[in-house]
Amino acid sequence: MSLSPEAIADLTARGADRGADLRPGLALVEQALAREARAPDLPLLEAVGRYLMDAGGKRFRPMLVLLAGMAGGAEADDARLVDAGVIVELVHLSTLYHDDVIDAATIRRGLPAAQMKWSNTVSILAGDWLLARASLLSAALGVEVTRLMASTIADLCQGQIREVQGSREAADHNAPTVPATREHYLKVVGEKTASLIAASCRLGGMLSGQPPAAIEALTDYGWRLGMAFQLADDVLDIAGIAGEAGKLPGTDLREGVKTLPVLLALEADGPDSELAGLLERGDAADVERALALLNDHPALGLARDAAKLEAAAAAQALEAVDATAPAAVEGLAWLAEYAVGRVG
Ligand code: GRG
Repeated sequence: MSLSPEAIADLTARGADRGADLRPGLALVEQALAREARAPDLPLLEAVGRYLMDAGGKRFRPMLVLLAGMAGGAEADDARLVDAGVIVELVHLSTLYHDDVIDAATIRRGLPAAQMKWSNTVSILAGDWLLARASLLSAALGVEVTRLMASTIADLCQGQIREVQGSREAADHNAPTVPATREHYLKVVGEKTASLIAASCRLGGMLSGQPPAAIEALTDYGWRLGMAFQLADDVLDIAGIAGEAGKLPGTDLREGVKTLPVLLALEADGPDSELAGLLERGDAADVERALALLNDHPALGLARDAAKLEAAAAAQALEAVDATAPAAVEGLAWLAEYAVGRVG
């Protein structure tokens, strides 16, 4: 998901100007993350666990926990909100270690992926260990938080396995193939991306003692925001300018992942179309030609519209949050706008 450091700095500065200053909370999240990765008698584990943490990342999910909690009147440095921010970032980090092994990724957060530096085994174990650290923190926050995180982690795993089943490589996993349809894709995006973003917002609502309707609204907001971000990224993967989104356009196509614009184009053009043939073969020249076709295809505009609809629904969900701190809700609304502003 591309959200530039400049955009994050802009959000935190705007929040501070309007009386919702996230920065004290984010600084505490940073300290606590480093503490959670400490393993004094196992320097290897500490080095691997800190590797991606120290490599950057936007801390988007902790920001959502803090903003959602502040909307309910909590301070940004509220200890329970900070712990929840740490939990969601640890879970996110854990998925990144796993994801990079699954995809044999070479780069993450601008550095060689952890398994390139160590190994698949060490990377997976470090990811599992961070997940366990997150679970310990959840236990201290109570059963409801632990239940939410367990069900979110289940979603993340379900989304990943569902993606495998819809991919060209399903047979390599002895996995029954499922057709790569629009419905299938949206389900994967919901489970892989929107679920943890929704949980982050829900935690903020729960831990700041907001009424049930507001907690549901924040969860709905987070889910829609997660969908909007991912769908906008999918459009940028086709229409983006090299270097702008931190990756080359066509990355999804090269990996054989059929995102929403591609699925919509295939629905329109049919299985015998030139596009279908190019995607089936998928060599470098095919991907270039497919990118050119997709950039001129009405499906790209439809996918852009779908992203905008999700962002609008996210903003609308916020109307049911009776905020103690309107500036925090403004910050959330701004994020929804930003999610799709990038796609024009
Ligand atoms: C170990 C819990 C667990 C799950 C294993 C691998 C897996 C199952 C799930 C993969 C989930 C995944 C990596 C989804 C992609 C989510 C996503 C949009 C990542 C990019 O997030 P950003 O842009 O990244 O917020 P930064 O680096 O800024 O934090």
